[in-house]
Amino acid sequence: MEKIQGVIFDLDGVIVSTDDCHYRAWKRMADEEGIYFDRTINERLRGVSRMDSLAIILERAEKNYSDEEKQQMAARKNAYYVELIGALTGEDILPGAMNVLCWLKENGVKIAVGSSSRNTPIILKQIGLEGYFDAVADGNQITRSKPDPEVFLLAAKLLGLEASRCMVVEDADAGVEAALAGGMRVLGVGSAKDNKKATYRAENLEKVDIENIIG
Ligand code: B16
Ligand code: MG
Repeated sequence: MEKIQGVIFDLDGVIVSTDDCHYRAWKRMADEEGIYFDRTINERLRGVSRMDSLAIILERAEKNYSDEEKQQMAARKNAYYVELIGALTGEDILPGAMNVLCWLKENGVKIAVGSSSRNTPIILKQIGLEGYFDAVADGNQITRSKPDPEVFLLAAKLLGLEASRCMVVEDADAGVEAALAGGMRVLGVGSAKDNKKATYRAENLEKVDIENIIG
């Protein structure tokens, strides 16, 4: 197999855990609308874009919403979410993430972010990693969300690397699919730790033997 020259990190659930902020923001919006929403449904929103997440939540709605109303609901959820992520700090970086990032940098492996989130720039700034990555591809630059490989292909392009030279680190099944569809290897962590399709698996970045994977 070709040596891995670039690692593309999903953000939410891999570098930082914003799941609870997403959950609380969607929950507030859903409660206001009288739509049933719980943490089990929230699991389905992992790695999924904002509007696709709303579509999943609206499966439980008792009325039909117009496109304009849907846009307003998504904007309202995002305002709640942005308020919550305003409290994030470097302390919220997930265990093991900094060690893996530092090891890759020290060993000449390029690093990128590949996230569906349009709030990626705010989150990176909050956790003190603005300007840290060689490339950032996020929800602001793409039209098709995971499981489409667009965000990862863009990240590889920004790194100047062939897809076959990149590995993606993902916590969502949709992200594992996206990486494979883009012709990349993928390390599944967190919720994707048992995903049989992933090339490599680890409970989290603290448990991963990165030296062994990169070689
Ligand atoms: P936003 P990732 C994803 O980030 C989240 O996992 C997902 O829950 C969220 O709906 C999506 O970003 C869009 O986020 O509303 O901030 O644009 O896991 O791809 O880093
Ligand atoms: Mg994720």
